[in-house]
Amino acid sequence: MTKPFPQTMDFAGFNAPSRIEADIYDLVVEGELPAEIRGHWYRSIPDPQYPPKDGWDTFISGDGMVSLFRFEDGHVDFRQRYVMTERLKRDRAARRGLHGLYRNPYTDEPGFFGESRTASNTTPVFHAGRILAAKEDDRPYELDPNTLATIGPYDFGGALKSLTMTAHCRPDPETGELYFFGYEAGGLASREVAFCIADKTGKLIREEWFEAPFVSLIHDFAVTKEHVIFPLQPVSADLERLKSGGAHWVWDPDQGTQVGIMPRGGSVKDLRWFKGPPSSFFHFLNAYSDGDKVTVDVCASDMIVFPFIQEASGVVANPAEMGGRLARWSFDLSRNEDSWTETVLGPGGDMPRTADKDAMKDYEIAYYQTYDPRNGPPMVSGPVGAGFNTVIRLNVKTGAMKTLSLGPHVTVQEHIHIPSSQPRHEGWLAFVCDLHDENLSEVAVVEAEHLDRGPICRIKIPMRLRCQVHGTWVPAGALPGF
Ligand code: V55
Ligand code: FE
Repeated sequence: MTKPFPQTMDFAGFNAPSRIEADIYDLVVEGELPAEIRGHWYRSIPDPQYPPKDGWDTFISGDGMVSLFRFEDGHVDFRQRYVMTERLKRDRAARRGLHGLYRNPYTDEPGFFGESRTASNTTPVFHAGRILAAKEDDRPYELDPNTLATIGPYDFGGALKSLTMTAHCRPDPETGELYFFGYEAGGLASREVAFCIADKTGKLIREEWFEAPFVSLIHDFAVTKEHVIFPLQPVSADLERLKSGGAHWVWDPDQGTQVGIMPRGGSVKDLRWFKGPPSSFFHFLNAYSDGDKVTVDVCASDMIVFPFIQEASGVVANPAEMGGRLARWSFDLSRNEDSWTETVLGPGGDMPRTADKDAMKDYEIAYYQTYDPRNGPPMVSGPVGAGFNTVIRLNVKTGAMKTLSLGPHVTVQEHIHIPSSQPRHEGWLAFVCDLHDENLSEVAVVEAEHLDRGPICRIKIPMRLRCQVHGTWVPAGALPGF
């Protein structure tokens, strides 16, 4: 008998586990969905199959669920499936949760130590016709792009040596290469980082390892046409702490922020390390190089936002006083100094994205999300508690900003950008809206350039969709048989 989930922020209200695998053909659409939008939108969602073994856990430990919206000629079909990980299979066989703390196998039940325990719950990475459900603690699982059936763990045909792969890969839209990395590449709490490139056919063509200055939570990285940037936030891991049953991550401000930069055509031996005051960041909006000048745009704050990491670190932080901002870091590689300068581009938030075509180059338009208290009280959705309630379009050159909120009781999940083939058309954004009053979800589609005008259509979902972590848009042309 499965007991109720704990009534904590991670498992209650809109964050209540869903555990629903579904197929819904032809969702109801209010308004006009442009027929030009053709493709698959994949989303990764932590959705725990069982209540936590120890009575407590974090949202981001939940078993990976992947959903798929298929857009075809103004119609939308929906599918949602679990990633059938070794973790989920073990739990189902036992009919209960066997796994303990987030990324601490020493807290698991005995009997399977050393076997994969990833929940595979962070990003559906698309590359060379494959969908890889990724989480940074392990290698990804490959899924069938149409049925979402789990094919199995993926290691680039046996080529990948790193034991981990980030959930934040950086595709080069011009070369079709996939840039990625793995941290803790050599094992739990190891300092090794693997820097990797797969070519456009999916073949691993480069894997080089280096030792990071400390074991840092390297959630994302940045790549320009000329440089690769590894940003280390002062959130650190320690094997002895894990062995004694402690938390994987603690806020460790003494490490400061450390940023390694190497020439993209060079090697990890060329990494040059820059040091700055402690700050926390998960997602990079974009980055570009102009000679010796490297520009990196990032959603940053003064303190780690995850409550479960704050608690493990004994820090008490008020969300309103965490110094959140969209920051621009400017590095000048011609200077013989290890610092950088920061300017503020926009208000605090997260889930920053550009159009894929703008990646790695000087650019103008950013989309991201914020929580704006003027649009209503905090509503629980997603891994850090309060969900975002406002989508922002920011011109990073002029500072011009447009925003959209959809009411005081609606939170918004991460958007995707859908490009248009029409000239001078900025494309669309689509995002799942959490309708807290109805306990249901819908997808809003907006014109990217005019998001402040509100949705051009709403795709109704007859169930609540738990908050995704990340999603990926794959145009029909990139999908075999579509
Ligand atoms: C994040 C999410 C994760 C994770 C580490 O959003 C960082 C940040 C969903 O899992 O394992
Ligand atoms: Fe992320």
